[in-house]
Amino acid sequence: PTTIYLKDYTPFGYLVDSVHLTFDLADHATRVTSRIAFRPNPETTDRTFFLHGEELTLVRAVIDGIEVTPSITDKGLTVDVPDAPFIWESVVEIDPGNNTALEGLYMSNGMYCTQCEAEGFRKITYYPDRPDVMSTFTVRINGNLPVLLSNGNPSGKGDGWAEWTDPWPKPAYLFALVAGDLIAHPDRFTTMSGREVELNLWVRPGDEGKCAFGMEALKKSMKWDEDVYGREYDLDVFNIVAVDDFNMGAMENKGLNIFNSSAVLASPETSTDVNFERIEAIIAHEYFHNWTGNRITCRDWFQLCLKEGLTVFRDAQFTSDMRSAPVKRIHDAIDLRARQFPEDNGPLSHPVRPESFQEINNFYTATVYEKGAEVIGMLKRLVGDEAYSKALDLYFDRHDGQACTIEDWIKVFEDTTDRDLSQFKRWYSQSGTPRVSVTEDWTDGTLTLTLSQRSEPTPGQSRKLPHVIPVAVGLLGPNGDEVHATQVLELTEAEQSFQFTGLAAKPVASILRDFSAPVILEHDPSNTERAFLLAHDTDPFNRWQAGRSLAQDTLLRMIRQDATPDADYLDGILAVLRDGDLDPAYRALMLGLPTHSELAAELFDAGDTPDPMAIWTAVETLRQATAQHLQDLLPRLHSETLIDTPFSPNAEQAGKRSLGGAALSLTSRLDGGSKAAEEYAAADNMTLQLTALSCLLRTGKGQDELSAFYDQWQHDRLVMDKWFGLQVSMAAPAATVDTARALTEHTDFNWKNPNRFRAVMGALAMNHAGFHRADGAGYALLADWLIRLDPVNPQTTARMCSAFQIWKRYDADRQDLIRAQLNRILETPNLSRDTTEMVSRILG
Ligand code: HT7
Ligand code: ZN
Repeated sequence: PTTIYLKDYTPFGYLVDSVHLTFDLADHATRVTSRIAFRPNPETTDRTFFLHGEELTLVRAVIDGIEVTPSITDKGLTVDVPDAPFIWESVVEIDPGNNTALEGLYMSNGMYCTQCEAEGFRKITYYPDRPDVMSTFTVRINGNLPVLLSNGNPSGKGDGWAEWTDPWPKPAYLFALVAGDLIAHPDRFTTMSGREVELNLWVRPGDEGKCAFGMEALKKSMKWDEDVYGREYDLDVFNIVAVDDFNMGAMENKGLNIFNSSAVLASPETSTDVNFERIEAIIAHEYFHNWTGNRITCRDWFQLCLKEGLTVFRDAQFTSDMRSAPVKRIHDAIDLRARQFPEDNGPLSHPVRPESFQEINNFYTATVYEKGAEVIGMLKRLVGDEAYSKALDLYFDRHDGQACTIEDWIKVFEDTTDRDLSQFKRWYSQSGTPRVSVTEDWTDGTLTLTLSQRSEPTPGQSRKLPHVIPVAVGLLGPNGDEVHATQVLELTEAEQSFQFTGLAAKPVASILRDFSAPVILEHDPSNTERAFLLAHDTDPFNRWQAGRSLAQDTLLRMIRQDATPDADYLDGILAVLRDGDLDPAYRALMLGLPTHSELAAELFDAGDTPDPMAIWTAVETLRQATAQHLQDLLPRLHSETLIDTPFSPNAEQAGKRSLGGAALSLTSRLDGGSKAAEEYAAADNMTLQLTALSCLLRTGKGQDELSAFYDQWQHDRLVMDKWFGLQVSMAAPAATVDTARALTEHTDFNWKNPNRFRAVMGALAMNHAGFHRADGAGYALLADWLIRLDPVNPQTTARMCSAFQIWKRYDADRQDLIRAQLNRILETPNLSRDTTEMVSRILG
């Protein structure tokens, strides 16, 4: 396979002035006629005319009215063209009915839909399929289906046809077409300048009752982007379509967002609070792309973080504003540590802006998205809120309509702040999670904090230079009062000391407040200090972090030395949980524990070999001890979280349900599940129903409820995904693989549907002790299914290979077992480029 390098970027030799497409839809022989106006690009001298094209049957090619015969390969075509503006016309035939990869034009439940990012447009017609080639598009769709949609504004309509015109120049990856028997959930939005926008959420008949929440989320997002970023929507219509077969969450096509139905359809009966919050965030994310991604796009795919990091950052700001900022920050830190840290510290480690790839689809990663967002958060913290706003205004003014780079992005900050950000830019080019260690010295009323940073070697990068790291620090006096408010220390050297003077007594330092940088903090306060911070820290993130560190510390000692659960942790958590003034969502988070996988990483980093069963046992023991320690409080937590108003997915109610659920989970460890059975019977929303069912399954009960759940929800594919996933997540270690295998034999296991495949195989990989069963059966089952899925859907297969990225943490026997499975995958004949690249990188 060919490797593509950032350093080799050259612009395309031609500009595109307009694109006209006509689609004659047919399941197995859709005709796509294109008429494209090209002219030589005055900025370049290379006049090679290459159009991407894959899996296309060329029927005719014409230049300026004269039929031509291009040279065609499986990647595209070349042909001689005039050294002046010309019109290229082509007719190709494609087969959407057999497109199981879900890239290009494909079919899902009888509906035509497209997915063009990153390189799917080349499966629709011959085109310079690269993000720096931007053009206006007019699209005519001929097809006997009730709803025919494309980007932009409607510009004509008749029996069996519709035409759409998108006035905003865009790259081909933002092209979209949808055609099918769909029903609209309509609404309207008046923009800040008074323009009326027609909004529609299009769904399959039967799903009409699941649209209201998504539509509200869309309107809130539109308003928020006006209020906070001054960004107004720019078309007369905004359409969203829900699709069942989709490789990722959603896609920001101009004026026609396409969503995985799991990322947009919601109702109290079928969706959990976690689903509601995720849907709200994804709708916001895709909408925000209209400016950060669509109006200003990426010059090339190496710059993916330019749109994704910024848009994730913006959707996180939105969620913080709509819900609770501390709770959102804690969720983001948990998520970053669970998904991005393992990636950044393993064989798949790559910079936020990668420098090479074989298959770009493999770089839609937690590093590009979530670390990319963290980098923007650091930049904002360093320059301040006002300068951030100014820089963003300049970014939108200066670059509207352009395809940009990270250099352009950094430059708007340099120009508005007069700061030299060349060192800061290392965050985009150096991979790996930096470690920041802290030592403290207390002398004569002065606290000196010495911070040092280091980053381990990562693939392709053996030596690292120091980063600019904003470390937010506050100090607490002995009585718990804050004696030094949060201050952002700028760590720029390998080692640096910072002094806090004039202190009356030795304070307790609260370091990396609000998780001010995506680093691993190596600070070893005593458990007494941690307990103090858990009781008193005024920074909600670090208060939570103190509890988390106590939990981790006790778990590691339980795993390594068979210690008993630590009293500092149990007493500290009890005190926090008793505090009725604290937000229930926040208290629920306090009951969380580090994941098994995080504990495995900690052990590995400290030079130990993680034993998955020992980790499982320690976590279960600590949970049991917590249940006993909180026994008297549990009934109060239950009554405090009862809700006597009609269901709402808002943060307040969701927080109560989350704390109530955490309390129920502890209660079931004491009562054998009887309360959970009662709650299951009484549940009138999916959050309660699923929480109660998980508690029952965890206690080894719940088989009757599981079949009742199946009978109740068999007709609802999104709820059935939960039914599949839950059984594997809740299975005991020894039963996980058999449970997953049995589910793959279930008649409803439609493995070609990415949501269903992920429900079972994703849950298998996430059930740490079950997946890492000593005989390797978990590894073999996942590999069997990845091998089966690869020819059908390479993108989803490749993504799921990352379950194996942690293989070097484990003992030699497990390493041999995983390596054998990875080699088996790699040796599969005709393995896709996507999966080949992922497995080769994982093997190292
Ligand atoms: N920009 C999109 C990323 C994407 C994608 C989405 C759906 C299917 C395949 C895809 N490949 C890349 C989604 C986003 O980040 O908003
Ligand atoms: Zn995005």
